[in-house]
Amino acid sequence: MAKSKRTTSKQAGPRRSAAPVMRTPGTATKSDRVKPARSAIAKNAKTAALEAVTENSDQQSLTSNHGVKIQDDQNSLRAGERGPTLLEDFHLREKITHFDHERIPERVVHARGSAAHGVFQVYDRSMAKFTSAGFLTDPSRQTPVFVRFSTVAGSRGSTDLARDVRGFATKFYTQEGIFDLVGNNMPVFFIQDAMKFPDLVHAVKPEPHNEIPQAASAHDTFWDFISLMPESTHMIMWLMSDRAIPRSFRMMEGFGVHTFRLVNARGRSSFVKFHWKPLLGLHSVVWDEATKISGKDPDFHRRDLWDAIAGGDFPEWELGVQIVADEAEHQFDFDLLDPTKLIPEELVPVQRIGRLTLNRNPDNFFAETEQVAFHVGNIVPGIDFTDDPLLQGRLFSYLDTQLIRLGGPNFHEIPINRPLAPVHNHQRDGHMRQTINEGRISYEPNTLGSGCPFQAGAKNGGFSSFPKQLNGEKLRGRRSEKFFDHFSQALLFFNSQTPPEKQHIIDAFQFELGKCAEVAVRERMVGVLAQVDAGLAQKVAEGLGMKKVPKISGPLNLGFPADANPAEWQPKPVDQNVGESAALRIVDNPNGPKVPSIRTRKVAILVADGSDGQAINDMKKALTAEGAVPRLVGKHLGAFKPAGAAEMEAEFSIFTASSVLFDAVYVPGGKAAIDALKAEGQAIEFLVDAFRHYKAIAATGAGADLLDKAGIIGAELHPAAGPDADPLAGVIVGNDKQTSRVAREFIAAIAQHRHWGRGLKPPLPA
Ligand code: HDE
Repeated sequence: MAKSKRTTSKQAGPRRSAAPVMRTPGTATKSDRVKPARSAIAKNAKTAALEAVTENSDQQSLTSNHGVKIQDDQNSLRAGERGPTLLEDFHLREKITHFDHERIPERVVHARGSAAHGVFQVYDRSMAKFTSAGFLTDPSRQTPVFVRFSTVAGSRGSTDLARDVRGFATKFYTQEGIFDLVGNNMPVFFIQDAMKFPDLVHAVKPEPHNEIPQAASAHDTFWDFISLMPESTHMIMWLMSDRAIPRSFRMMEGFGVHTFRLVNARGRSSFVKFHWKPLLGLHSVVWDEATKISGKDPDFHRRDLWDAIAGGDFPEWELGVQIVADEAEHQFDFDLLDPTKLIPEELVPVQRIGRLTLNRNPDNFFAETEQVAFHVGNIVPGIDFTDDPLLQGRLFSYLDTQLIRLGGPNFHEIPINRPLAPVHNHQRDGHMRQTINEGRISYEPNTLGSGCPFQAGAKNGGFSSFPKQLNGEKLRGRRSEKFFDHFSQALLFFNSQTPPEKQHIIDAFQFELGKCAEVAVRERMVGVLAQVDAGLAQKVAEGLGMKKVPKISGPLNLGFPADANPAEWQPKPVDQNVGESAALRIVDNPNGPKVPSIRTRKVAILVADGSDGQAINDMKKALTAEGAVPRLVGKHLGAFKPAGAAEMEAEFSIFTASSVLFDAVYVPGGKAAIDALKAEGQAIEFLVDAFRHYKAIAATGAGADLLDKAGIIGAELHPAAGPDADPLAGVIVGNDKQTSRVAREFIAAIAQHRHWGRGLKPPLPA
C-alpha cells in the first residue's frame, strides 16, 4: 500500500525533478516586473560586503540547515499510512522548530518601516573648517548608506498612512566607522527630557486594556498626557499638520532634531543641526485621502519607495547643516539644548553640503530592514554630542533596546549592522557570536599579544570627546529658564502656514479630539491651544460643539517634581510677535525645486472599450516625457479596444484601484467608453475623490461628460471656501482635437501638486 502511494505521488510530482520550479504564470507583481536585472542594481562597498552572505537558490537542490539534500519536504515520516508521526523525523522537526522561532520582538517604537541602500557624497571641502569627519569633507568619497523610514506608534503590520511622525534614520558606513543620524521628518520633539519618553509612548500606543486604537493618536490617553504636558505643544502643531501625512517618503524632509557638535581637526567645536531636503520637494496628502489609502493600500509608502527605486527613479535628498559658532550658544531666545525648539532658517540658513541617493532595494526585508539597528551613539571623529537631555537619554536607549529585540550583545555582527571599517577589540563571546577571534589575548594591557589591538591616538584617528568644560551641582528637576517658553514656536509654526494648511490643522484637532470620549480631556486641550492662538482654539472649540473656549483651572503643566513649586514649572506667556518662517510650510515652501516638475507622479487614465486611442497615446507620451508615470485604469482589468488604435492593456481596474493611489486623473474622449463609465459608481467615485482631494483633473472630448456626471463641472463651493475660491482650479477640459493643449496645461497643473484654489474645505460636487 505504502509503496503504491509513493509511486503515485512520484508520478504526480513535477517538483521532484531537479529542474527549478517556476513561479506560476501571472503571479509576478508589477514591482517584480520593473525590477532591473541584478547586474544593473547599484553596488557599493556595503552591498558588495553583503553579497558574501546573500543566498541564491537558483538551480540548487533543497537541503536541511546542515547541508543534507532533502528528498521529501512535504510529507512527514509516519508509522504507516494512517499512523502517528515519528519523533525521529529530523526534517519535520528542523523545519517546524525554525518556523516556530521566526518572529523577533518588533521595535518598541518605529515598528513599521521600509528601507533602502544608497550612497552619500559631500559636494566640496568647505566643511573641513568645521569637522574632521572624512565623509563630510572628502568630495571624492562615496559613503554607502542604509536608510530606514518608519511611522512611530503603529505595529509592524499597521498602515503607512497613519497620522504620525515619520522616522528618517540613516546609517553611514564611513571609512572611520558607522555614523547613525537617527532623525525624524519633524524638526522638534514632544518632550524635553528622556525620562518622560516611556510615558509619552505609553500614552500614544493602543490603550492597554483593549489594545485600541492601532496606529492612531486620536484617543483619550494620548490627549490626556499631551494636555498636561505643555512642552509638547510645538510638536503637536507639527503632528496635526500635513507633515504627518506625507505623500511619499521621497517627498519629506528629515531632521536630526537635537543640536549636535562638529569638531574640526584643530579640536574647535561648532553647534550643528542636520537637515535632509528632498529634491522632489515637499508633498502631503489630505486626511480624507489618507484614511482611504489606509484601506486601499496600507503599504502605500513602502510600495512607492520600492517601485521608485526598482524603476530607476532614485530618490535624492541634500544634506543641510545649520551651523552656530560655539560663542553664539546663548544668542537665541530659545536654548539650543531644547529639542522642542528649532532654529528658524531665517536666523541661521541651511547650507546644503552633499547628496544622498537611494538606489537599491534590500534583498530581504527581515535580514536588512528588520534587523538593522540604529544608535544615536554611533558617531565618528569630527562629530560629537551636546548636553540636550533628550539626546543624553537616547544614548542609553538604542543599545539597550537591541539586546532584547535582536537577542544579545552580538547584534553588531549581523551583516547589515557590520561597519565597513575593521573591528578589533577584546569583547568576546555571548549569544550567536560569529567572529572567530584568534589567539589567547582578550584583555588589555597585554604584552603576550604585543599590546594588540592597540589604542589609536587622535592623530591616528582615535575618537576623543570634545573637552567641554562641565561644572554644576548634581540635581534633578531643574531646567534652564528658556526651556519654559512652550508656545512661541508653536505659534510661529501656525503663523507660517498658508490658509489651507491652517485649515487642515484645525480639522486635525477637531478629528483627534473628537475621537476622545472624555470631555474633560478635550476641554483641557482646547484650553492649551488658547495659549498658542485664540482663533485656532476658537475654531477647534466650535468643531467640538463647545460654546466657548474652556479656561484651564490650576496649573497648565502637571509634570513637575513632588517638592517643586508648581509656579516655577509653568510655561512662560507667548510673545505675540513671533513672525513667520516660510520654510515651515509645505505649500509655497521656498526650499522646493526651482523648476516645478512632475517626475515620478502617478497619473490615472480612465479607459474602457471605445476610449479615444489617439488621445490616450498622446497623453501618455506627453506625461512620460516629463518623467510622470501614466497608468491605464480600465472599466475592467486587462485588454480593451480603444477607438482608432490597437488593443491596449489596463493595468488596474476601477475595482482594484482608486484615485487616492494616484496624483492626477485624465479622462480621454470616446462616447461609447464614457457611456459605459457613467454607469459605474466606482468611476464616478474615482473622479469625485480626485476632485475633493484637490488633484489635477483633465478631460478631452466626451471625457468632459464624465466630469459632468461626477458633478465636477457645476460644483459648488463649500460655504467656508474663502473669498477667492474657484471650484474648477486645476480642472482642464478640451475637445477631441485639443489633447496637446490639455496635456500642456495638465502637466503644469500636476506640477502644482494640489489645487487649494478650490477652497478651504473640499468643494461640493453638484
Ligand atoms: Fe527614538 N527610539 N527615542 N527617537 N527613534 C527608537 O530604537 C528613544 C527620539 C527614532 O528605523 C528605538 O532601535 C528614546 C527622537 C527613529 O530602526 C528606541 C527617546 C528621535 C527610530 C528609541 C527617543 C527619534 C527610533 C526603538 C527619547 C528623532 C527608528 C527601536 C529620549 C530625533 C530607527 C530602536 C529605525 C527608534 C528610544 C526619541 C528617532 C527604543 C528613549 C527625539 C527614527 O531605542
